[in-house]
Amino acid sequence: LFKNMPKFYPIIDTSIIPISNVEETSQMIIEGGAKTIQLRGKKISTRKFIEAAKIIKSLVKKNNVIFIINDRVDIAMLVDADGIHLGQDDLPIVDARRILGKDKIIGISTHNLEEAAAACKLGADYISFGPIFSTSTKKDAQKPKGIDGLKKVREVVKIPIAAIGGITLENAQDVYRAGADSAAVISDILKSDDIKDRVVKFIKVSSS
Ligand code: TZP
Repeated sequence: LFKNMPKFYPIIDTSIIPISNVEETSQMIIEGGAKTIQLRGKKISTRKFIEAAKIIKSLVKKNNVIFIINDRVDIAMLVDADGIHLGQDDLPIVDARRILGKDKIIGISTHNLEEAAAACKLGADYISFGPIFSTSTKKDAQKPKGIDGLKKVREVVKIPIAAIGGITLENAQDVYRAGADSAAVISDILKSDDIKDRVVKFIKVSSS
């Protein structure tokens, strides 16, 4: 299980942040006080993904921040990340577990009760659930599940849940109230003029 999953879960998405800005962006997120970072690079080349992962790894290591890599189990192993986040069409949890062993964190994206229940059964350490609100970051995102959808998943899922999709500083409190353990955020952070300040504010909301 992802024990003590940080309540604020920023994701560095390389469709928004170019490789040249990954270091500075990670630094600001860490300085803002985030305790975990995910790297997500859907269209990026393997070489660039590795480059970004190594940059982030060196920063998180110095600062005791948990590092999760999206999809690429090979790159997670290569840089000794703390875990991976899998989509429904990525490597199955059971196979990822076989490769990574029991100590790495494995999270999986879920969009309905069936997927959430299956993830628990297969030994995921946490799930993400969403999109909660509408989002333009994930182009093939499903229809928003809303706060009510999140509450229903919370009723049946005992493992940690990270809510994702359209989460902003303004609505973050709503997802915590609905039972999310964590709020995963991409654009509200990465598109901010002052990323560090935005992170500070998110952490404040998450701990209030
Ligand atoms: N999975 C479901 S919604 C989403 C992902 C990766 C995108 C979330 O991005 P944002 O910008 O925080 O809405």
